[in-house]
Amino acid sequence: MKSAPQTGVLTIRRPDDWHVHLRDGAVMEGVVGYTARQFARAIVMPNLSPPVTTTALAAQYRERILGAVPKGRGFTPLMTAYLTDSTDAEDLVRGHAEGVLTAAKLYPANATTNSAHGVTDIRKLEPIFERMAEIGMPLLVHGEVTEDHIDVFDREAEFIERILAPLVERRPGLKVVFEHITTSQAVEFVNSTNENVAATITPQHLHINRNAMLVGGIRPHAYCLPVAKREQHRLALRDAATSGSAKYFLGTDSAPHAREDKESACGCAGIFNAPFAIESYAAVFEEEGALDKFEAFASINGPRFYGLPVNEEKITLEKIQHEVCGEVDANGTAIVPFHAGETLGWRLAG
Ligand code: OTD
Ligand code: ZN
Ligand code: ZN
Repeated sequence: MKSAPQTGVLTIRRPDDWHVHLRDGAVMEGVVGYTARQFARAIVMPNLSPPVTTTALAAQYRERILGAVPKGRGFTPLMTAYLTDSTDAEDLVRGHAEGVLTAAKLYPANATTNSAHGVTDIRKLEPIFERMAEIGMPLLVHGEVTEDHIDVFDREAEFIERILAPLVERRPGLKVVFEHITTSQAVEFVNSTNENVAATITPQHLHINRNAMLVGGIRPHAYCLPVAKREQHRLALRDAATSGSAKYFLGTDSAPHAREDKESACGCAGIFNAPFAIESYAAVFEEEGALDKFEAFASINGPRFYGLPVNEEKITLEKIQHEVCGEVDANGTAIVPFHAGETLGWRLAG
């Protein structure tokens, strides 16, 4: 651990969340306020059931989200389309031109929650990638292979070797966000590529390794996909996030599930970090002695990569210890937040 800052406040441009799951219906109405309280914009993932696969579905989903944003919060959801084997390239292009779709999301089939419709053979999407590269529409990638025989801890590294590196090689002009990276191999890969390849990093992968999930009892609230890896990987992610490199930016991957769906014989994957996401990241940057790099990671690198303006508004974090509650009531659904019962050292003012 390096030294703590001298001052008690931290002011940065309002951040954006470049990867969030807001769900739909009552739960969405219960969780969207947490994201909107901190972030000006968020890339909303399309893995609803059924998934958001077209411009029309994304436009409707956006309206439902906007209808649930608490009054007075200027929050902009940035929509994504879920790629399938039968995605219509022209619909994507139109959706992007109309300002409905910001990006398209690649889920290898069955890689994570509600991804059964994902892509079975990435080669089938080549015409789509070509069009996306032409119009500058980013491809957001869940980077894990899904074959049964591949160990769950190796799935990201295998994906890089077999799928992502060849894709980037074939299409150097395509903007690619390698989402929620969890390994040192991912960091090495992203560092080695051109400026069209970037990555999001979640708070949980900066805070926990796989021991947090498995030592002293199985802890379902520390389980998400891609699963947390060994300590050496967590340290590589911390180095990347705090390095000052423009290739890394904030993406919480907040993924709410009802308490009972996680505390189960077959618990769902996903960590609900939206309530204190910015505070959680701030703790990491402080511990690494890198608060001077915090604003770039949280508020500048993301919009620069996406070709969007940075936010002019500011937020302030205060150095106040506060305990995170054990449970959140999301409009009738009980959800356990990340850091439940722990003390965080920064708190968003206002
Ligand atoms: N990971 N859970 C979910 C999505 C993410 O891969 C992801 O982006 C979810 O519940 O939607 C999770 O563990
Ligand atoms: Zn994912
Ligand atoms: Zn996600």
